Amino acid sequence: MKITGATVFVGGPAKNYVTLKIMTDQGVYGLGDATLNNRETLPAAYLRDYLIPNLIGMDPRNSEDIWQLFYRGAYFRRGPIAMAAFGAIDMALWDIKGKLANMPLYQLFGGKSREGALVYAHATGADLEDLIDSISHYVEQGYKAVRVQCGIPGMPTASYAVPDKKGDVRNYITDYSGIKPKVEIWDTDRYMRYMPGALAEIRGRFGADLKILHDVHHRLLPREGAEFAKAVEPVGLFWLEDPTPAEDQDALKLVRQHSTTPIAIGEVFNSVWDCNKLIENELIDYIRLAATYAGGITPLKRIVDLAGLHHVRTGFHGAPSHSPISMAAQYHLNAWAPNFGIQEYLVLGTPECDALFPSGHRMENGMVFVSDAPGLGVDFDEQEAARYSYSPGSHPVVRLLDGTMWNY
Ligand code: CS2
Ligand code: MG
Repeated sequence: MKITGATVFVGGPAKNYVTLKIMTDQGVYGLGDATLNNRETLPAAYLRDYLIPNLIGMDPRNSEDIWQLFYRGAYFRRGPIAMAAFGAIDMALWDIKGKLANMPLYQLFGGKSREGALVYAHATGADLEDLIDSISHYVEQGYKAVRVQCGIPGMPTASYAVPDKKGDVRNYITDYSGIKPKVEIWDTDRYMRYMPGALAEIRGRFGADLKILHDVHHRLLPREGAEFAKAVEPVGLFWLEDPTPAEDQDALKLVRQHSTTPIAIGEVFNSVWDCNKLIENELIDYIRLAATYAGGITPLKRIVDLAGLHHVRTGFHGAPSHSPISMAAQYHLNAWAPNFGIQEYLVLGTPECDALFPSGHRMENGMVFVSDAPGLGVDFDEQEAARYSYSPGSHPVVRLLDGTMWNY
């Protein structure tokens, strides 16, 4: 069996999804997602210029050897661009494998450990009152777990993932449009003084059963992260995400020594070498890589197994930047993983996105139910795709009150 061709498409409804389609001489094709938010043309170029020309003629069933070839063969290894590009190939090869076996991917991993997998939605508000409305909306929709972010009184601009103005915040998505980044101003002192009380108020309002998550987006120093994690202990968070900069694995030692608040990290990691110490030293509770940036299903499944040895559960990234293809890869891992924790969920649900990526994966009562279709269980409608094209964007940047650059 041979790979006969592969194409890359960049575009989508309000997002520049990078979609890879690998064709074979037996008519079976596989799909992969290489979307790297706001740098989408780079994995697309890596695929078109280097990886696809090497893929032609290879046996698509040898997904392990192909992954090793691209990883070891690159010499300058890792990094989000390369790993997103390998990730798309790896997903597409698993998709082909599942279709050849006539089995959904979770069966190839070891079958189902659960029927529905818990997901969390994003609630946000310019202030606490709006955030509480937003949480109520998701709770009414049946969500059992909600990430909560709100504006901080006196902060010169909105804080992370929070709208500038009061209003309808049910489907709020950060505006990344335009190549010149928007500048946000961050004030650690105000955040540290306000947010623990706001989280306590949310707990008081919604009761003990709601799973409450909060994302610091790497903005605190290790000592501040430890102070914050300790201050929010009475709230009983499901997790505190990215309290400290993710590139420093040692930073979480201090947080761990001072608090029992569960810690989640990893959406910006690209390999096991970014999180091996965190997992082996049991400094975290949830690992958050995405199938795309981790380099696909093959390496992510190994990370899940390592995490399982150390009581670390999964909480895969599911920001709207991931297409339903990599989300499907994660749904299959979620169905199987004995150490599944939770799945972030935002992608599906718009009619345009469903038309571009038809699939049988279902969301019901705050749980995702994986499709039984062979392979990834998601398709790509090329006629629909013709409606979209690439439009450049950028993440906002963050400065402190005195102008110093900080972490977005
Ligand atoms: C976030 C992301 O989902 C999350 O937890 O931290 O939305 C992140 O800001 C984006 O993926 C950046 O592209
Ligand atoms: Mg995050």
